[in-house]
Amino acid sequence: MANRQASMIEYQNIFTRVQVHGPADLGVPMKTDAWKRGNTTRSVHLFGRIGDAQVGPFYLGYLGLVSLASGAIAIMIMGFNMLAQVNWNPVQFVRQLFWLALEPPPPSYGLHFPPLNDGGWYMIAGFLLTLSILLWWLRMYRRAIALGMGTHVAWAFAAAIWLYLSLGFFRPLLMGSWSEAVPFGIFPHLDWTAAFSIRYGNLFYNPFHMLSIVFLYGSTLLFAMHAATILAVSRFGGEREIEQITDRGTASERAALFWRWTMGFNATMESIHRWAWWFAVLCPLTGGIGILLTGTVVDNWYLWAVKHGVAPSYPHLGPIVVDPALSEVPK
Ligand code: 07D
Ligand code: 07D
Repeated sequence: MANRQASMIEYQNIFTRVQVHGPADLGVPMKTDAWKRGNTTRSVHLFGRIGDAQVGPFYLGYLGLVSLASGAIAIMIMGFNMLAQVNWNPVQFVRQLFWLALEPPPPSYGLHFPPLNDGGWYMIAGFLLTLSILLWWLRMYRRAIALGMGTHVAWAFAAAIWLYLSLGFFRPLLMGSWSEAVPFGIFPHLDWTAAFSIRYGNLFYNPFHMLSIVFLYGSTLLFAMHAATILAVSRFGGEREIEQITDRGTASERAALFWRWTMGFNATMESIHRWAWWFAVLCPLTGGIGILLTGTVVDNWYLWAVKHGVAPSYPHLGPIVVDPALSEVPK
């Protein structure tokens, strides 16, 4: 019995197997607004193994409702268009799902609205998907404010939305054609990505693509270092990060000394999260800049790199080949 009681108050980390269930945690008291706050919760053991066992309360709200609805309609428009492409055959739909696409309108329509079957459905789906994403952003922002939190999550999400809008909205606008937008489809959007790189002379030479990769790789490195450090001192209570800021105790001290020993410098319990936030956010922020410059300011990143001494030019071994992108198309 004594043992059982001891195990019930045992501190939880990922190495312990005990799941303690108290009354549901409904969070801090809050003024209720138009939508009545949900208070249904349940407990899922498997979730308890990877996080908190308590599921809910979920806050839907008008923004959440409209966002989910418009997102669902967007996905259904994509799905039904794909289904139509395989003659409404559900077996072929499943078999070919990863290769199917809802394509943007052809270039001839420019920024005009095309007929439904020539890109019109794409425009409607794109509009609804964007609406859904923007409303979800607003919902995250408002839920953070309602809880008296900072709005860091919403602004990080906004950075991803910046890249999404640069790819599918701002750049097509600048190029004067919706045909520039990314197709909806699993492999087709990869084909688009590869074709985009080739069309503009190899995106590797785009310095903003380079920066974006720096922050992408940097994010995984920071994430690995931070997560590993905290797990390594969780036996001293290190994962209670906020307490560690005000009362560093033995866990934080060890973690800090570990990094000073191994690399001479350590981040703090607070600053590591600023490092992580900025690295994550700068990945799509710089990426979006790189996308907006492509085809608008720079037409061929390889030639741009040669011009600026970043890349060597190829030796002329045969007749001079003119970049097809720079040559006139015969009428
Ligand atoms: C793990 C969080 C969960 C999210 C998941 C994604 C959908 C799409 C499709 C209805 C890390 C959910 C997917 C809702 C459903 C339809 C038609 C996030 C996690 C699991 N891509 N991309 C993927 C998107 C672009 C590129 C996978 C979206 C650009 C490459 C998935 C966008 C370029 C590779 C996906 C977007 C680009 C992928 C896994 C929007 C340049 C891969 C994503 C809205 C940035 C990888 C088959 C993932 C893959 C992959 C979704 C944009 C390049 C389908 C929603 C145009 C090179 N992308 N992508 O885990 O396996 O993200 O592809 O902008 O190799 Mg992509
Ligand atoms: C896509 C932000 C939008 C997503 C949002 C989420 C939903 C629903 C649903 C959960 C990812 C919407 C969510 C709709 C969710 C559920 C249920 C972020 C997105 C709002 N590249 N490349 C990048 C590398 C090459 C190319 C970035 C590496 C080739 C193009 C990144 C390599 C060619 C573009 C990166 C490599 C090429 C990029 C993306 C190596 C192809 C972009 C960062 C080692 C042959 C994008 C400036 C990101 C960009 C981009 C990495 C190679 C093309 C750093 C590591 C040379 C066209 N590439 N790339 O955060 O910003 O994406 O470029 O070879 O557009 Mg690249």
